[in-house]
Amino acid sequence: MRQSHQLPLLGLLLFSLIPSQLCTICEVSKENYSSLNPLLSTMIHSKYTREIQAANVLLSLRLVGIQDQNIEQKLLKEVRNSEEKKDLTSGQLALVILALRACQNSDESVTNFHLVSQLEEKFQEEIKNMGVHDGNPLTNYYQLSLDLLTLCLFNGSYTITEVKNYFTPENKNFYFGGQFSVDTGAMAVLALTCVKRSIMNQQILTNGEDLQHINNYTESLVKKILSEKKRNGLIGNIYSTGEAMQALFVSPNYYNKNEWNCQQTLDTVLKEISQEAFHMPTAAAQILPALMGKTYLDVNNVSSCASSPGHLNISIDELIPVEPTISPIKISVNYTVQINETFFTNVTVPKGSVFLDVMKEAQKINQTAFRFTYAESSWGPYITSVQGLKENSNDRTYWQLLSGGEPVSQGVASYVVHNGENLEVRWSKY
Ligand code: B12
Ligand SMILES: *[C@@H]1O[C@H](CO)[C@@H](O)[C@H](O)[C@H]1NC(C)=O
Ligand SMILES: *[C@@H]1O[C@H](CO)[C@@H](O)[C@H](O)[C@H]1NC(C)=O
Ligand SMILES: *[C@@H]1O[C@H](CO)[C@@H](O)[C@H](O)[C@H]1NC(C)=O
Ligand SMILES: *[C@@H]1O[C@H](CO)[C@@H](O)[C@H](O)[C@H]1NC(C)=O
Ligand SMILES: *[C@@H]1O[C@H](CO)[C@@H](O)[C@H](O)[C@H]1NC(C)=O
Ligand SMILES: *[C@@H]1O[C@H](CO)[C@@H](O)[C@H](O)[C@H]1NC(C)=O
Ligand SMILES: *[C@@H]1O[C@H](CO)[C@@H](O)[C@H](O)[C@H]1NC(C)=O
Ligand SMILES: *[C@@H]1O[C@H](CO)[C@@H](O)[C@H](O)[C@H]1NC(C)=O
Ligand SMILES: *[C@@H]1O[C@H](CO)[C@@H](O)[C@H](O)[C@H]1NC(C)=O
Repeated sequence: MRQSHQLPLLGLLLFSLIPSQLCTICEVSKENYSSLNPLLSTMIHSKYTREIQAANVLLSLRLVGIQDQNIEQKLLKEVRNSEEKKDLTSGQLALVILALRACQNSDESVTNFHLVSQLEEKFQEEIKNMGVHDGNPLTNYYQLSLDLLTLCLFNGSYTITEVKNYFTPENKNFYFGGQFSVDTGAMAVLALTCVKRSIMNQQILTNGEDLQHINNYTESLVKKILSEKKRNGLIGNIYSTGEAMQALFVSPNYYNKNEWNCQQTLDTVLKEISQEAFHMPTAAAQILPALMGKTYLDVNNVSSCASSPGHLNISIDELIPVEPTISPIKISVNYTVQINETFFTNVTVPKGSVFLDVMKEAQKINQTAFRFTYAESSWGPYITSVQGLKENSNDRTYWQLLSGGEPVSQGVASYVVHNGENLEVRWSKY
């Protein structure tokens, strides 16, 4: 009785889920490939293409079919270095696996089989941490989504119950300070889509209701992503748009064609590329696949990688990155550290300086009020403490960067400051 009721339902679901991808994927046309050169230049020439950043870059290049021997060797060495250090977070390990296995035949990748079981453990540690710290993972939901995606693509173990319990779109971890995180939601849509495909290929056994839950989550996340679309076509901000595009590419059945003008998004991104918005290797690596119609779901599809142009007609030696020029002109800014008390000072720096230069100058003026520490990450230096007060993911505390009272969209080593600006680092909760 029960079964005869569920089977038609499942059949209906399967029918409604047949992928019709091609209608929504828009990509840069061959004639316009040269507009991607700034991205490639950034990714290939960066002096800082180390460790996790290297994994981001290798994954991206492989997905779009660029397999230059020299570059591959250099990046692979960095990725393997990071793997050996053993102190990777769950999402970092997931990225390492994605990069090492991207577009490789499965026989070549048997060697790093142990990494998938390590990831299974790290995924469980994230879940365990949520149990004892008020639902807060060790890292964040962007990384849990990367974990699930990687386990799903490479036959690691996870349960549908975990997916159903932890990936509800209302979960607080999809939001920072009340604001929906497009990057996080997009990564979750990619992971959920992989899980859905596994269910449909019967790689994972389940019932029709599970599938419906996953459909509902995906639909709701896609809605939230689209509601962050700006008038110029960007989704969230410029740095989340690439991953949002990937999420929308794989879920065409969850929105109407008139809800998203892919070409407009693409045109705006190309304009931003020409204005050097993607001068960080990780930023370039995260936007490139979508611009060439690829998604992270293609990493285990060798034929998808092989059908890439592979021969973007570029000479790698010709791609010379632009160096910023330090000007002799001085500017001054008002720098504030905000905890419960307010500490501020007038700082003078050369024109063209970044937020980090201001913080270093302030520290020279008064070590007690303005001392700080940072950690290197794939996006550059991340501020970890000020006045000895340390950020903590169990409490969801961090040091927020602001200008004129508004959060900035870049880190301390990228954000260029202006004369008379009011800069602030604020002890905050997300
Ligand atoms: C989670 C997250 C956060 C969390 C990090 C803490 C936590 N619990 O994980 C919180 C909410 C605190 C946060 C803060 C900030 N973030 Co944030 N964050 C992310 C997100 C969604 C995922 C990062 C991640 O885990 N990556 C995967 C792992 C494997 O890589 P990883 O390098 O090991 O990850 C670490 C770093 O990314 C670091 N981190 C997180 N954000 C940022 C931002 C910068 C500039 C740096 C250097 C490092 C950093 O935290 C991660 C965990 O330790 C990304 C989205 C994205 N597309 O990557 C945005 C993202 C990286 N963040 C961004 C920004 C702008 C910030 C802030 C500068 C915002 C602000 N105005 O204060 C601050 C950082 C300030 C500081 N102290 O230096 C931008 C960076 C854009 C750019 N060009 O630099 C992104 C891309 C979001 C976006 N679309 O705008 N972030
Ligand atoms: C190439 O890009 C320009 C804008 O950057 C656009 O107007 C043009 O239509 C694109 N060409 C093709 C063939 O898509
Ligand atoms: C996936 O893993 C299971 C055991 O967990 C194994 O039986 C199966 O053969 C694996 N499938 C593939 C395609 O590797
Ligand atoms: C999915 O959503 C539909 C409509 O929004 C709802 O009727 C249905 O009960 C939901 N199913 C599950 C399993 O949550
Ligand atoms: C793999 O990629 C090819 C080429 O893009 C595509 O035709 C095929 O449907 C993909 N296979 C899967 C399982 O996604
Ligand atoms: C690649 O570019 C070179 C010049 O930069 C040109 O001579 C050659 O014809 C181009 N090849 C293709 C396939 O477009
Ligand atoms: C500098 O910042 C502090 C605190 O943020 C503020 O009280 C002060 O008025 C600012 N000074 C100027 C000149 O803007
Ligand atoms: C800020 O003040 C509140 C209320 O007085 C106090 O509970 C909290 O510990 C203070 N925070 C810091 C970082 O000093
Ligand atoms: C900050 O210092 C500079 C140089 O000493 C000075 O020209 C400027 O007027 C000062 N600004 C404020 C708001 O005090
Ligand atoms: C440094 O800042 C602290 C905290 O505001 C203050 O008590 C101290 O007097 C300052 N020292 C100097 C040399 O200005």
